[in-house]
Amino acid sequence: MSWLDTISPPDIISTNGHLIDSLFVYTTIMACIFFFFVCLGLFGFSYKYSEKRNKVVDYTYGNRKKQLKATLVIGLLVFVLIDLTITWRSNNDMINEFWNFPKPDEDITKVEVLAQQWMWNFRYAGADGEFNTGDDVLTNHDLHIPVGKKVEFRITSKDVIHSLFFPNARIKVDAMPGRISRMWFEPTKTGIYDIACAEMCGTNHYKMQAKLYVHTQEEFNEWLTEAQQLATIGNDTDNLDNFWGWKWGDK
Ligand SMILES: [Cu+2]
Repeated sequence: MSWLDTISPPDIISTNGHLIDSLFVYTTIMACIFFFFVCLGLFGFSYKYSEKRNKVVDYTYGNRKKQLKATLVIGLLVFVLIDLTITWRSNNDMINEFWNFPKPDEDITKVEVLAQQWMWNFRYAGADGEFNTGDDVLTNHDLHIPVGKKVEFRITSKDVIHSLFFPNARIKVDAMPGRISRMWFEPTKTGIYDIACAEMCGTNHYKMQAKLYVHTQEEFNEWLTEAQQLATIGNDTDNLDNFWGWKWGDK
């Protein structure tokens, strides 16, 4: 692994992850440019007004017309180029992309998620396509999805606030008890990637590291058929202590 690899962000595997990266790059470039000018002012004026060159002290309150104008221009530049631009760009990305959820009739992968101290529970609808029925497929920690198809998550928590985070998709959302949060992305690359909890949720917070398996559609179908054979905790309607799930779109 080269030095550059250690500081570069993880591989992007979603259709819209690059928007987040470009926002970070823009912010970094702007911060560097303004940092350069701040240093130029700091060291430049220290040099220009050093005791050696200025035997007579110039008393000023910084309220001369020229100084006021300079303050206004610099303030406006920072406000427009950094604050306003970043707000405008991130707002556009949010509305046009990240909150632009798949339409109800779109062919997507649907996953219900229950976060708990300290584990991720995932639920698929199973063969009947209906959630909260006996043939639901449940997994802990491992999440399997097919490539090239939007995946939508409906997420809640059993205990405290967690946050479902896919670093490679550049997306995360809080999992809150008593509430369903939504999130979607479209995977563009097969492979195995990290899932993390991005909300400090207790002593074993770090154990909520899980794996995301992005398969081809055929591989995914195979996996799903196989997973359906497995007995699963959390899907036994007679054991309400362990049972969880809800009809898609119910809450
Ligand atoms: Cu957590």
